Amino acid sequence: MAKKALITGVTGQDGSYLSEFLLDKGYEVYGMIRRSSVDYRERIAHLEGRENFHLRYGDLGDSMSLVAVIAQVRPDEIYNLAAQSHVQVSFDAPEFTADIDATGVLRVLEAVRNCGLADTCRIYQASTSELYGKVEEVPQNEDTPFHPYSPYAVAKQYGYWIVREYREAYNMFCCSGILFNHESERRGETFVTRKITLAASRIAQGKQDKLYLGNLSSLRDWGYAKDYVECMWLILQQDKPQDYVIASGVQHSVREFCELAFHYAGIELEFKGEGMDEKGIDKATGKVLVEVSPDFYRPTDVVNLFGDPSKAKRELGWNPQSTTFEELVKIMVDHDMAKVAVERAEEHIRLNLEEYLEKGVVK
Ligand code: G4F
Repeated sequence: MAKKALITGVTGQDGSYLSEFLLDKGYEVYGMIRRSSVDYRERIAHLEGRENFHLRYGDLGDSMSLVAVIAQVRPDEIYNLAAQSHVQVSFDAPEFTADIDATGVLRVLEAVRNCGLADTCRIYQASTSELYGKVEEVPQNEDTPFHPYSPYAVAKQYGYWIVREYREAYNMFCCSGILFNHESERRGETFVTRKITLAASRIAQGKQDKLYLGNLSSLRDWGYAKDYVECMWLILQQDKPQDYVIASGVQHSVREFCELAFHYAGIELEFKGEGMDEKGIDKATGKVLVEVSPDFYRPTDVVNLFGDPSKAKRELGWNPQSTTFEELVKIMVDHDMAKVAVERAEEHIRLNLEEYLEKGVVK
């Protein structure tokens, strides 16, 4: 019989890649989605209708819906990827963030126990490098002390500890993957990488004048999300439940990401000035294309994330460099250059059609 996996957060970047990965492995995949009148299923549209891919309504904020879905599906594995995942947003919506990212994890664990699946169902919890926050050592590994530095990270820390607690108290097979930043062409458009690759593509094609960013010196360990979902699965296939750091082991600044993204979009940028006065200038034309705005600064910002994936390499046999930083940026820019080109073509067709309609050429 095919294994059954339930994925919360299936409509997100990681949920869509994980669904594809598990379907390829022969799993029966159940994705949990929230009821909404807005269509947010773009990333899984290509999977809907596939024989082994099913959607169920449920919400991390609603225990009854979780119990209902888990009781009906009786999954062998749960991947809890659903979250309010934007760090900056967590400063504006701290209570909602705590409800979903902290209590939501507890609700999943309790639902599994209430459905009598504590001994059979393995649970993966999407944890985060944001737990290291105001970092106490560089690079960070599984033993580095946590210092969460945003409402998001504080909520995620509860999620991490409640998973450990259920592992120790009830002997459940539940684990956290402490994932460092992982990006892709499916990344949400308000996260810094995608914001940059889209803007570079629009600026290169004359559809945007300037890009406004926050802290350009912030350092991140960026990897390719498609590679990271394999680790989520590997973590649940081990003999013993354990937590793992998943990272590329390479660090770059937001500024460096920006320079490379613009380079792949055909623009050589050079940064001049400091702090709020720093600007990214097109070397060829002298035009200012990137500026700093206080709107994108956070009350407390995490500025030095750098993961040590040695344990994942050793124990999971995972290669953190199967997609390099340069390849990641190129994948994202190539995708967004094509996306913007299609949007321009559509706009061109629409304008022509409007003109023809106006002139009565077509009716
Ligand atoms: O892309 P970001 O918004 O990602 P952040 O805050 O690192 O969080 C992401 O990765 C975590 C894993 O470590 C996840 F847990 C979390 O759910 C999320 O997926 O920001 C990255 C850095 C920050 O230091 C931010 O201050 O980029 C800096 N930044 C500079 N300008 C900006 C901007 N971030 C955003 N979103 N927008 C800007 O204009």
